[in-house]
Amino acid sequence: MIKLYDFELSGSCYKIRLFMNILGLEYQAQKIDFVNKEHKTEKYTALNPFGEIPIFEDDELRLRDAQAILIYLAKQYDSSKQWFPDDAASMGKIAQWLSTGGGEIMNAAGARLVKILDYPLDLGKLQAGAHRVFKIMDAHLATRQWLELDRPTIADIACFPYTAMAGEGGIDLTGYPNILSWIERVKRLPRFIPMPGISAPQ
Ligand SMILES: N[C@@H](CCC(=O)N[C@@H](CS)C(=O)NCC(=O)O)C(=O)O
Repeated sequence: MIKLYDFELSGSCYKIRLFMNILGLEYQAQKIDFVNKEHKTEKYTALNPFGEIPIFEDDELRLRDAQAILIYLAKQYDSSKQWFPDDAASMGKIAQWLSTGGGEIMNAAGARLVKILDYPLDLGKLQAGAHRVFKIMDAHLATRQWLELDRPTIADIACFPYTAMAGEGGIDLTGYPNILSWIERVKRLPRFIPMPGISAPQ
């Protein structure tokens, strides 16, 4: 049985909820009281010493990090191999964006934490970091519909939530028209689900 340690407002947890819904997987959600830092208590640092969510379990397997979990889900449950194919070139191309989704785009996640949960972080630095990566992403998306392989992959899932919610961190996406089109494209994926801050497609 799959279990996700989850917080509704977490874009990182949403990556996993979204992909599991797309794959049609059933799972049990264990809600974490993120606002009161339950994920930092001993009970949860025993599961993930980094003190972060998502945490994911599938029977005896336990994983941390949304990107690692996306890889596992694709390899274990997507028999079509559409979302993370086996060939080395495709894996490398997708991995670039998994890294970006868990790396540079997290500047936008940090900015959002400052704005909505009063995290004591440097908002200006986070916003500038987010703009740096969005400029690169927008140029990349000028000639393609999806981040890699001309079809949706886990690269798109990993980069989507905190890009789509950038506005909640005070990051204006209007200067990035290719990103805005890509966001709408992701929202039209079969079995897409919204979350607070990411609306269903219009
Ligand atoms: N590398 C992890 C980072 C996940 C992450 O930053 N999670 C946030 C919630 S969205 C968290 O648990 N932060 C700990 C905290 O702010 O206390 C991933 O991509 O899954």
